Amino acid sequence: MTDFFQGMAPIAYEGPDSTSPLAFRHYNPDEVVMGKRMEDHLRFAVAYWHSFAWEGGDPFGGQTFERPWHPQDEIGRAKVKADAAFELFDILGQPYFCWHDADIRPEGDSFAASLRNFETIIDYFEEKMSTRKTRLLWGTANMFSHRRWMSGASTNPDPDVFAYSAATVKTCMDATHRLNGENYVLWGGREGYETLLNTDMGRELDHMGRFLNMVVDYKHKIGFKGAILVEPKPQEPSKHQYDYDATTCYGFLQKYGLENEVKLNLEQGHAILAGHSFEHEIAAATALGVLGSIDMNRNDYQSGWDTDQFPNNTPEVALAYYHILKDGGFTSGGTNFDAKLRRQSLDAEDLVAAHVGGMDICARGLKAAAAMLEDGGLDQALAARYAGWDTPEAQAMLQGDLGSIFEQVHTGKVDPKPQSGRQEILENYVNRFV
Ligand code: XUL
Ligand code: CO
Repeated sequence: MTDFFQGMAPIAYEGPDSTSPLAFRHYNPDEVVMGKRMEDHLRFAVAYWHSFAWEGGDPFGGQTFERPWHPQDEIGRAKVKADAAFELFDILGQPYFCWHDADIRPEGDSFAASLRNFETIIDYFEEKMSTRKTRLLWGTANMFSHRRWMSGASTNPDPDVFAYSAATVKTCMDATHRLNGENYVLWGGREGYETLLNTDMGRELDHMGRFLNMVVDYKHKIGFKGAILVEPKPQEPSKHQYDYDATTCYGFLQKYGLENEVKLNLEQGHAILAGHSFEHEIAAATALGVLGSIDMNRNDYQSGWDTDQFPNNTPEVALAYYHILKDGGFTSGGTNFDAKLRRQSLDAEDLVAAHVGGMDICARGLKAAAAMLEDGGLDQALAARYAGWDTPEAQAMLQGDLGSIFEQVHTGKVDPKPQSGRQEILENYVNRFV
């Protein structure tokens, strides 16, 4: 037991009228929404990197947080960090967490030394998880922070770095499998370029495609039953990242024969950076059959960076869960808070409150999404808008060709009559629920 959270009691559900700063007003894990417990719908996870490894720096200034596990270069303090992390999971009643190798262990002076540190912490996690409800939603490798990754991981011009990436991902997949993780994620922050002047894009894409095939082969070899997820992001830290957005990733998966093996982990802030909304990315992934999991957060709409703030916008979140529920809900995926405190939010209480607020906003969004689905207003509007396609003539046209369709139009049998898209009416409809 650390004294970081000062013995804070588990957060309780007190209902929408509670005025307590540390209570759930909407997240009631056992409440049944559309036939399923809220906890089983939302499948919340704490992101170890933001909540425990991030030190509060920004491009203009360094560390602002002072934690008992700083500096993070020693295995004993990595265990203190793990103790505090599991205390937070208990306080929040969190069903899941997620990690990168680099967040949980100190870097060693060789690959083997880093791996020893990593395995020590995985053992430590395993022991803690044996007496708790918190499970692993996903593990991943950090192949973007250390200078060795500066020119990419699997897309690096140096084959030695490709090898280092393969060895690193193997160790992270082994650990994820050992902890019964439900997914394995790959986010390629350096899989892209700074300038095309020094980049052979075709070769890099082929290497990345081959690498992902090796990951999938290894998953089957070790009998890992979780999903392999790729996380789209258009840029930052690289000028351009190959996993730009959901549809770009799908094209990549198809080209390398992986569209039935790999799904996507979509992040609200990354959607915004790509010039999309979060529900666009989710709707695109569900249309293509590759929705896996989500990283929930929000960006500042003025700054243009990936600010990774905790979510705080019910309508945005409600529309995201609307598309997730419509797709049947999560299977192996969940809601990972890939979100960090603002650097002035120094206290343990800030960290707890950030998660409580995020969980509550998601629960509120989920309830609104379920109410819209149960009411059926948006589905009815869609059915009415596309009703023309229900006729045998319209269906036959899809089997026809340009020539036969031309005849229909040319002879005047077909004559389009524009109809309202009813956007404002539909927006007003959504506002009744959020
Ligand atoms: C970075 C990001 C990562 C991935 C995991 O923007 O989202 O934290 O989620 O590597
Ligand atoms: Co993320």
